[in-house]
Amino acid sequence: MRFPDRTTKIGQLISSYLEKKSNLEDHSVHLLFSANRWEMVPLIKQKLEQGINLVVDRYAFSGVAFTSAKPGFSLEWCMNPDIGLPKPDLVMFLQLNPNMAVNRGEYGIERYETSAFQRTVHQRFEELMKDASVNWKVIDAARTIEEVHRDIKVLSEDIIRLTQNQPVGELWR
Ligand code: 2DT
Repeated sequence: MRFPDRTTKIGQLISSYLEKKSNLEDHSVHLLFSANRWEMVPLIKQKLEQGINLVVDRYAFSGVAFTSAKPGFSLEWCMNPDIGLPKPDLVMFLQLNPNMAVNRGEYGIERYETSAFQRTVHQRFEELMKDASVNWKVIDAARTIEEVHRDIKVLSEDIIRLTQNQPVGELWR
């Protein structure tokens, strides 16, 4: 799965905002991003109950890091709407210097894709990673796709083995 899921009604509002085709008030769009996760929770739970392992792109951590990079938004306020979401067993942070990210495909087209904003987002991620209740692993994404893939695969297989029969936790609770 990936978030935002741009296919739902809420996701379409978000997508139009990211593509700069519409403007939304900052608090309001933050809550829409969160609602876009909550609307998928029944499906997430159903899949987990069927024994399916989920690999999820972005999720609540991007929600907090991006909105709290805007002036006047605390980490705490941003976390609130996502408290209680299904908690990932592992969160992999693909670390890439914002100066290098600029050279990645299609950078700069969507909202938020400026170096100054990305640097602040990076600082917010650093703050989030201090929270020991989440199992963070940092992956150096400046290497080749094959090397990054190998690390992700090893970490994923390990955590699947480790948490196989454990109940799903609640994020930030
Ligand atoms: P991509 O579709 O390229 O991943 O970009 N974002 C994402 C938020 O601001 N809040 C959120 O809750 C989430 C999940 C990050 C999506 C963009 O939307 C931002 C980049």
